[in-house]
Amino acid sequence: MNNSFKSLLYSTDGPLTRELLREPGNFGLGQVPAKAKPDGTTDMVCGYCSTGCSLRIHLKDGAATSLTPTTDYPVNLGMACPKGWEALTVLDSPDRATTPLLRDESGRSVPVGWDCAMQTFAKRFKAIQQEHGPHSVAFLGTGQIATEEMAFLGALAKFGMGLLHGDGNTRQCMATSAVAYKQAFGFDAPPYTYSDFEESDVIVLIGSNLCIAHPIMWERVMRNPHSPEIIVVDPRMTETAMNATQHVALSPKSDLTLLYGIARILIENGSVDTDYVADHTNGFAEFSEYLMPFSDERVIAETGLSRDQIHRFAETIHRGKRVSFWWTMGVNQSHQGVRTAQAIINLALITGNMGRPGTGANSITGQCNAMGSRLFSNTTNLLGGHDFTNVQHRQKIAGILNIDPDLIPRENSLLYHEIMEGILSGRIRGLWVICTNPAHSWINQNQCRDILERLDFLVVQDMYANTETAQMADLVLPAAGWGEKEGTLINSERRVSRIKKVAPAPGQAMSDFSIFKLVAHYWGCEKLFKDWNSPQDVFQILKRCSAGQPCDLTGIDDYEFLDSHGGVQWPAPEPASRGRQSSDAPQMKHQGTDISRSLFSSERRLFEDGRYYHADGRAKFLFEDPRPLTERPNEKFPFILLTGRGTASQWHTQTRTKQSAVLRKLYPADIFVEINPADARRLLIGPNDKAIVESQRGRVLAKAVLTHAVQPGQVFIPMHYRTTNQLTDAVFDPYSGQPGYKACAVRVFRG
Ligand SMILES: Nc1nc2c(c(=O)[nH]1)N[C@H]1C(S)=C(S)[C@@H](COP(=O)(O)OP(=O)(O)OC[C@H]3O[C@@H](n4cnc5c(=O)[nH]c(N)nc54)[C@H](O)[C@@H]3O)O[C@H]1N2
Ligand SMILES: Nc1nc2c(c(=O)[nH]1)N[C@H]1C(S)=C(S)[C@@H](COP(=O)(O)OP(=O)(O)OC[C@H]3O[C@@H](n4cnc5c(=O)[nH]c(N)nc54)[C@H](O)[C@@H]3O)O[C@H]1N2
Ligand code: SF4
Ligand SMILES: [Mo]
Repeated sequence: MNNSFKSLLYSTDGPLTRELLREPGNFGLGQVPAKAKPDGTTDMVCGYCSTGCSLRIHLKDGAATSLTPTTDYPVNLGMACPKGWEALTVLDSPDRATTPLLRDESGRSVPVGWDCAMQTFAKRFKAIQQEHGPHSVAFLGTGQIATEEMAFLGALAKFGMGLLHGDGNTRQCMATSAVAYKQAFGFDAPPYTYSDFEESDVIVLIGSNLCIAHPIMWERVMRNPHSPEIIVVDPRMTETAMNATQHVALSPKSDLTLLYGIARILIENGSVDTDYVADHTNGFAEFSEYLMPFSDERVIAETGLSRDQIHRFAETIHRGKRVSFWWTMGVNQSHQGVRTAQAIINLALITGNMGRPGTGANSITGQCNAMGSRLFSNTTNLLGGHDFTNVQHRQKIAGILNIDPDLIPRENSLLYHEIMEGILSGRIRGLWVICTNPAHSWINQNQCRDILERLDFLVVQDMYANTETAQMADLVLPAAGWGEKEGTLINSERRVSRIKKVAPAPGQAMSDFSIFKLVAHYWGCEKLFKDWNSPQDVFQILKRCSAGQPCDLTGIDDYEFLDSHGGVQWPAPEPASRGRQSSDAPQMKHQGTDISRSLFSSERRLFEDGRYYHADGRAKFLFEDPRPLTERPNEKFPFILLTGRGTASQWHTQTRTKQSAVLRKLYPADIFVEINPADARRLLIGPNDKAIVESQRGRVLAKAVLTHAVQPGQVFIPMHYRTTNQLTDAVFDPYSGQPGYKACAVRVFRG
């Protein structure tokens, strides 16, 4: 038994916990310290962004002493960004939650043992359910814990605790891409592999600041030997745009009009790959007819671009042999994100830039396990990309889990913002927040905090006790973090890889996995999870859930298999069916990729055979009229506020990155606002002056940074600072429910 478990054993206070802890094979099982290779190291993936770099951890007596990027891993090829280099440092901090904390009657948070915490958790949530119905308690999860953990959470909450509503921070981030792919391709399937960055002759980045947000993917672009044309579509002159060959600085949220205009020009210029369109798509005739009104004049008027810029963009795509299209939050976080993402997909389809090296309609994910959350968190879909509303799917999953199919909800959950509205209307009264910090990151923060304050009982499960949301909680559950637990993550290119336990968790903190096991016990539903004893066990269960799906993992034997293959991209069907793939075409898992040739190759892309996941094997063109900005600049609030990532050294709400002295040196400590010098002059704001930025919802004091990176009439504030989201406007894409963080109206004046 390792030290952290031992200390936990002696510091808990109830008979039930003691019993659980004693029982071998129960608590903490599977949280086995990593085994060192003969050279004293072990490899695991980074727990920040979705790139999924492998880090080589140097161990002494089973505990990490330092790390270096893994040199022979297909993702990062020996590179890491500052967050990766500093990943171990942030674990050791006085801010860590080391015991459960319960708010007492006087409103103070006091340390309690696990037994008390768990008894209170079950008692309070059950009381709410008794009074207001089973669905009056909800949860909010994350894209930053292991797949096995998020699946456990989703199964425990929905099948064990009787909840219906649970969503995650991936709604803030990837919901748009998930819906766009599902509608266009028939499954949520980002098609690319990172070598596509190196094999393109034209790389189009739309609403993505790759340099800052995915620095190692950007390194892959820099390794491209074909002197690629790099087109960056972003209202701001970002670090990425500075390194582009074309910066298309359009007006915020005019992407849809631009992309339709480009499609119209491509069609008129004869750039359509007619064979590809005829063989592999549906709806082209309607799409091309729809595009006719997107004249140059209209595009110029709505995007603020010149005719030359637009035609050069289209001409570059036309001339490219291998064009890849990539998008991130500039597209997803929009009131019309899904249709914008699909407008990108449409460009790849009409030009036949799919399924070949260096091509694709490629959504870059954000968090280290966004892809795990999209397919295995049991929130938006039933484990393994199944459908809650489909009776066969419910029966299949119930059979695999050996549970009564009636335990599986027949309806979908409310979306994140609907859960917030549910709290506001009093329908939802209890909330369990796991590994996310909505009091900082959710849109329209003042309203968000007001909503969270209305809850009868708020539980926050986090590594740190002082996050903005933890400070509001009635009960804080101390969680182990990356490096202190094991499991798997799925990166942006669908690669499943391991994280490992290389450090003890502090105090009584336990892995999320163990906390879920404990909750199941105290809730009285542990029988349902009697086989869920370790992350390895759950991985085997999830493999069975994925069988026959596009995200089939059945060919991955176990964790060691992942180690020895440098991670494995899905689909990875089991060996027996690998050989049968061409004759068994109807099997979904076989569509798109030549598995027999390439299961063990280190880079694989989807749709090489042009077969998509819709029943007829074809991709769909989807399109809809662009809608104006939801909050247009006006006399009172004349500027558009953009938000996003600030530096490669800051992560989201900064709970982790602010713990590293090295990272702290690499970013501005205090909130700042980027203002165009022409605007600043007019407003009599000088460099480094205090500026007040105000929207209809809040007011923020920030240091003025004068820069031509932002266009006149626009300002930019990074999302990492506590107050940024006081300004943002709670608008959502109608299909994905993703918040439109990237544009709202503000005024700016000297502070
Ligand atoms: N260092 C660091 N890296 C990260 C993260 C982090 O917090 N820190 N977070 C990770 C996560 S979860 C995510 S989701 C990704 C996000 O990665 P990105 O999406 O690349 O990052 P953002 O800065 O949020 O947004 C990208 C760009 O969208 C632009 N934009 C704003 N409005 C529009 C518009 O209307 N049209 C277009 N075309 N562009 C627009 C912004 O100016 C911004 O430069 O980063 C991941 N990587
Ligand atoms: N204005 C604006 N707002 C935005 C965005 C934007 O571009 N602009 N981007 C949005 C996007 S894309 C995203 S993804 C969200 C991110 O928003 P959040 O998810 O709220 O941000 P994080 O800081 O990553 O929060 C993760 C929390 O989990 C904790 N944690 C870390 N590891 C573990 C673990 O293993 N277990 C547990 N239990 N806890 C752990 C961390 O301490 C932290 O408190 O922000 C969104 N908000
Ligand atoms: S690029 Fe992403 S995965 Fe790679 S080291 Fe940096 S944060 Fe970690
Ligand atoms: Mo994200």
